[in-house]
Amino acid sequence: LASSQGADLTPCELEPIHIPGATQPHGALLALDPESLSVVIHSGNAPGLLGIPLGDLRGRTLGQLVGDALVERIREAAKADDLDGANPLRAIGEAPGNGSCLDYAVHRHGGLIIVEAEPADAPESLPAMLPRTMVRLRDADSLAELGRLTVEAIRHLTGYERVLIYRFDPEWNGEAIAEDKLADLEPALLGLHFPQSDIPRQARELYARNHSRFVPDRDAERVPLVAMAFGSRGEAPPLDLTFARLRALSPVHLEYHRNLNVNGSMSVSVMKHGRLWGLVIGHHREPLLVPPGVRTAVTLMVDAFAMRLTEVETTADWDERQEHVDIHARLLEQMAGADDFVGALTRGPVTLAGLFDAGGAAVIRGGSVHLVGETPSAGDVMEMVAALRQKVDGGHPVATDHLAGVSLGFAGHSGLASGALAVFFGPDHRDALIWFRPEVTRTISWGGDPNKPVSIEAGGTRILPRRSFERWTERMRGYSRPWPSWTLEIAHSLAHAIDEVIVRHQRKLAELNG
Ligand code: BLA
Repeated sequence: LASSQGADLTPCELEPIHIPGATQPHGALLALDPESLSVVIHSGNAPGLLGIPLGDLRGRTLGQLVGDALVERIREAAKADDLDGANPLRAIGEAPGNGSCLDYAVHRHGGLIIVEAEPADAPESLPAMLPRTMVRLRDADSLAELGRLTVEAIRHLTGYERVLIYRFDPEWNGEAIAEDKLADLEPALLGLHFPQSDIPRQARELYARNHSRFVPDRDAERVPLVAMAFGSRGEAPPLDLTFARLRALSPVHLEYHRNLNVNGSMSVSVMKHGRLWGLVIGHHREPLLVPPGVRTAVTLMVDAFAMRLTEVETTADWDERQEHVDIHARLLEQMAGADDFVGALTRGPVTLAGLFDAGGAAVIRGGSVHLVGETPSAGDVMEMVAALRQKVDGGHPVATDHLAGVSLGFAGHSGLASGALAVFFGPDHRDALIWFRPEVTRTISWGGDPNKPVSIEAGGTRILPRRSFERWTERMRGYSRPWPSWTLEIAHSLAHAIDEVIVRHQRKLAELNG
């Protein structure tokens, strides 16, 4: 293997995973012309699964393949424009060809109607534990508890050896924040971080649209799609499988799972405010087929987790925020009783430095700096304010947990000021408040060296997933605790109050002079 350092990862993002030209073999796919409902493309295994002699598909009506009852439902749904890929039509029906009981999912995408059939679950398999689990999820009051209940329930339901919750950070790296696994399954992944390149951009975009993937058997031979009618160039146009549950996954990714010793797997999208927040991931060392009805129960549980997510995250934030809302109110009181707001903020019983657990803070007013608490020198503070001002328009608050990332020159102050929050006020936003937070030791455990997220085939140019997922600990220097969004909101509110004090003061002066 050649060195992977600095490897160009764009090839990973360019793989067109929505048009693999193949499906997984545990079901069959038919793509229909939406008008005539005649089969345009089918997976090579469709005749076998539907009980139709090979080569005999051509002369058949859709009713002969999937039964008239389903055809009628497809027609109605198509008329009502109700075949959304993210919310497909589901039905259980008997295949007329061989009488087998099939679970159908039907959706419309890319100008075609796509019918997917798989052997149905045993009829009594609607999970009895579902109602009790839902009540527990409803009552959970922290992210930790909600996550733990979710992974335990989904593992119990599906039988995966490991179920984990994977949360994306703003750079799209990920972290396993909850895990339930077989006791002797190694390694534990809880708390490990994974680089953004493990799940490339086009995959994340697809997962924000289609919310679940199940791979019963990593090594099962993929089934090529077969075109019934050919286009003008004599070849079938690629079939867009964005919403197909049978889509064959990227071979590069299957290689990744081989390196992780994972065979059967799933990933279900966790959406928050319309954005991909994370994934619930299932791992099994052997192949594992989760039947379609159980998969539906899994996606319901993940949706329940997602629906509670904002609430539990907000509650945790809220308690911390409340303490600082109170300090903010005290500062406003002090300003109201004083002629000089700078003194009220820097020399009262409560000072600016008490807000946000900052080690120190400063007021910059009319070109002079007023320090409070532990801060860099006045000159350095001016430079930091100027550098932060560059990062925003219109006097909006701005924060960083890594001042050295704004300018390398600030690295020397990281003991007192690894992070800073600034907000601007006064005429043309020339004046500012700034808070500092000291360095905190931050170590991140990665599932493999994040500087080498890939391996490169010896002699070749093919990029492959890394082989080693061994814990790799990174010590981050020059970082403070992060600034949650409520700190910016409170800072903004305080700056606004100061602007009002200034205006009131000027009016009073004008009255005295006039
Ligand atoms: C997709 N990568 C994925 C998926 C996961 C991961 C969960 C979603 C597909 C699925 O359901 O399995 C990554 N899986 C993880 C991680 C853990 C895990 C981090 O279990 C840890 C707990 N991947 C690479 C490199 C490339 C790459 C180098 O490491 C490209 C060269 C590609 N990953 C890649 C692609 C997909 C993917 C293309 C999309 C697969 C698809 O949906 O077709």
